[in-house]
Amino acid sequence: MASMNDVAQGVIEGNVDKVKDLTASLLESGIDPLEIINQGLIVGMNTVGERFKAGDMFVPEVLMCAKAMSSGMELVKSRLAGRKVQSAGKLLIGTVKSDLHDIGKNLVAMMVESAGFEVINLGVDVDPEKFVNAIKEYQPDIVGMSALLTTTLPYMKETIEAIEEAGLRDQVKIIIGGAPVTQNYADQIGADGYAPEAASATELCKKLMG
Ligand code: B1M
Repeated sequence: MASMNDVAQGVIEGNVDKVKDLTASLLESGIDPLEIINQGLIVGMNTVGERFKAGDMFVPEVLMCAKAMSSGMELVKSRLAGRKVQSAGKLLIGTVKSDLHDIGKNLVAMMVESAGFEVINLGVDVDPEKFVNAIKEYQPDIVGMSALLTTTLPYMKETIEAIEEAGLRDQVKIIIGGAPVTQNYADQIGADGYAPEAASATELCKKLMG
C-alpha cells in the first residue's frame, strides 16, 4: 500500500502522475485528507525547500515539485469540500504584489473553505488596488494576504494603507501569513491577526468572526 513517505518522495521527484496516483489511492483507502497534506505533501515540499536553499535544486525543478504538490492538493480538496456545512463568513485571499508563491496561500484557502467559509481567491501578484477593488466588489468579512519573499513583505503594509485610504478598513478584519511573516510584523503594520500555518489560519478566521 502507498505510504505518506511515497507521496513526499513523489513531490520531491516532481512526479505529477505519481503524486496523483498515490494521493488517490490513499484517499480511496480512507486516510484522512489532512493527514495526506501534513504528512505527505508538505513533508515533501519542505525537503524541496531545503534542497533549493542549499543550491541542490533549481527553479525549473522546484516548479515541477510545486505542480506535483498542487495535483495532490486538488484531489484532497474535492474530499475536504464535502465537509462544508454552513457559511461561517467570507474570506478574500491573495498573494501580495510581485510574489508568485501560491501553494501555502491555496492551502489556507482550501482549509478555511472546508471550515465552512466562502473563499474568494484572487491568485498571486495581487497589487493593493486589486485588493481594494475586490473588497468593494465582494464585501468580505476577512482579507487574507500571503507573502513568501522578504522583498514582498512591504506590500502587506502598502495594501493595508490602501485599504485605509479607500475608507474600507473598518469593514474588514485583515490577517497575514507566509514563511517570513511574524506576529511582530503583523502588530507593526496593524493587521488583525497572523497565523503560522493553515490550520491556525482557519482557527483565526473563526475567532475573528466570533
Ligand atoms: Co521560491 N523562494 N522563489 N519558488 N520557494 C522560497 C520562498 C525561498 C525561502 C527559498 C529559499 O531560498 N530557501 C526563497 C525566499 C527567500 C526570502 O525571501 N527570504 C525563494 C526565492 C528566493 C524565490 C525566487 C526569488 C527564486 C529565483 O527566481 N531566483 C523566485 C521568486 C518568484 C516570485 O515570487 N516573484 C521563486 C520562485 C519559486 C517557484 C516559482 C519556483 C516556486 C513557487 C511555485 C508556486 O507557488 N506555485 C517556489 C517555491 C515552491 C519555493 C519553496 C521551495 C516552497 C514554498 C512552498 O510552497 N512551501 C520556498 C522554500 C520554503 O518555503 N521552504 C521558496 C510549502 C507551503 C505549504 O508552505 O508557502 O510557507 P508556505 O505556506 C504555509 C505557511 O507559510 C502559512 O500556511 C501555509 C501552510 O501551512 N501561510 C499562511 C502561507 N500564507 C498564509 C496566509 C495566511 C496564513 C498563513 O493568512 C492569510
